[in-house]
Amino acid sequence: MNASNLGTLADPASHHQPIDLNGSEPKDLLRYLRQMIVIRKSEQKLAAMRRDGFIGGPVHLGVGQEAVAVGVSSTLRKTDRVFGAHRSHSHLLALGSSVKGLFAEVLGKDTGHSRGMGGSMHLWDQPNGFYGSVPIVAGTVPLAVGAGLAAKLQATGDVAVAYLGDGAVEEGVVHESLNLSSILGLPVLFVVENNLFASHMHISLRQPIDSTARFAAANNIPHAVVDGNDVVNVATTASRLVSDSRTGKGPGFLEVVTYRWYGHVDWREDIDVGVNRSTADIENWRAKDPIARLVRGMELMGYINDEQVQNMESTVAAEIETAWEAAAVDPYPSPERLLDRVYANR
Ligand SMILES: Cc1ncc(C[n+]2csc(CCOP(=O)(O)OP(=O)(O)O)c2C)c(N)n1
Ligand SMILES: [Mg+2]
Repeated sequence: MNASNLGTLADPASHHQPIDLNGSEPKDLLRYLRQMIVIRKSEQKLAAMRRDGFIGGPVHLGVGQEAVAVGVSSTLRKTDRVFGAHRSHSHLLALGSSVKGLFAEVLGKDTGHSRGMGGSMHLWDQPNGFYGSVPIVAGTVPLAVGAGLAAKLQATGDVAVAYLGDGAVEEGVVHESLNLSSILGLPVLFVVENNLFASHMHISLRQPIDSTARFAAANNIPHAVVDGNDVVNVATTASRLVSDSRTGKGPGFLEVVTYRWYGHVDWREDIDVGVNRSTADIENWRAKDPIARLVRGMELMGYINDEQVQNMESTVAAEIETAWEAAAVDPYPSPERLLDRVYANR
């Protein structure tokens, strides 16, 4: 038996309207908009380059989910510790990490964020607060709990953030992590990007209830479920949960309901491989585009006009092209460095 606790949030035909910007500062909104456009265009570039054979390894794209990382990151500081997984380009870039470093990593170049040794799923940029992503689903969730424990012991007021998917909550370690962080009162924000799919399976085929916030309730963790395509809503809710964590109130759990436009991996839509999503669903979710909904809201408030949006789009597009061209001609790591980070004290 399936039950829906997400209601209209999971309905492709709802939440198409411009987002409500009352109470938001125009300068914050402009920053969110630019960051979302940078992430969108970076991932679209990766999609095209992968399709055309310029990228050797797989890329898991989060196009359509940009509001999540941008909203959450708006409340973070450089000393916080953020962890991601296989679909983490946005988590990295929203912290202010360089697009060129991401492109170089995906191309296996020495100038990449992991010195070209990791590729798209092993990203790292500690100076900007990104402590790493790995392809093992839920693999970094307990690491975030450890970072939360360190922050608590050192009384830094910092938080740890674990980004995970609706599929990742099916891993046992997530439940141990929720339990431990709650009982120890650790400053950890669990951000579940519920895009309704894990690989090719819809959540209704995998879980009896579509909302994952029940696991926070079971562990007595403050939680919220929000429209993940509304950047302001994500930012405001994350800010509340994070400030409670910073002031000793223990972990928080933010479930953001969103959708990825592409299939599980690379640029295809996956509707041809037996996935139960239709072209109409994809079109409806595209109409919930977090960027367009912010732009329309800003236009209604008179904060931006069409021409300014187009200028922003073309400036960012040019920056992305420059970043790609620079990464493409960077050197590969030298073969003698291959084992540098495999053995300690080598
Ligand atoms: C431990 C483990 N099991 C299975 C996989 C294969 N796998 C990669 S991504 C994925 C689905 C993850 O779904 P979700 O957590 O919802 O993230 P999304 O892909 O939707 O962003 C699976 C099963 C894996 N990488 N690691
Ligand atoms: Mg998912």
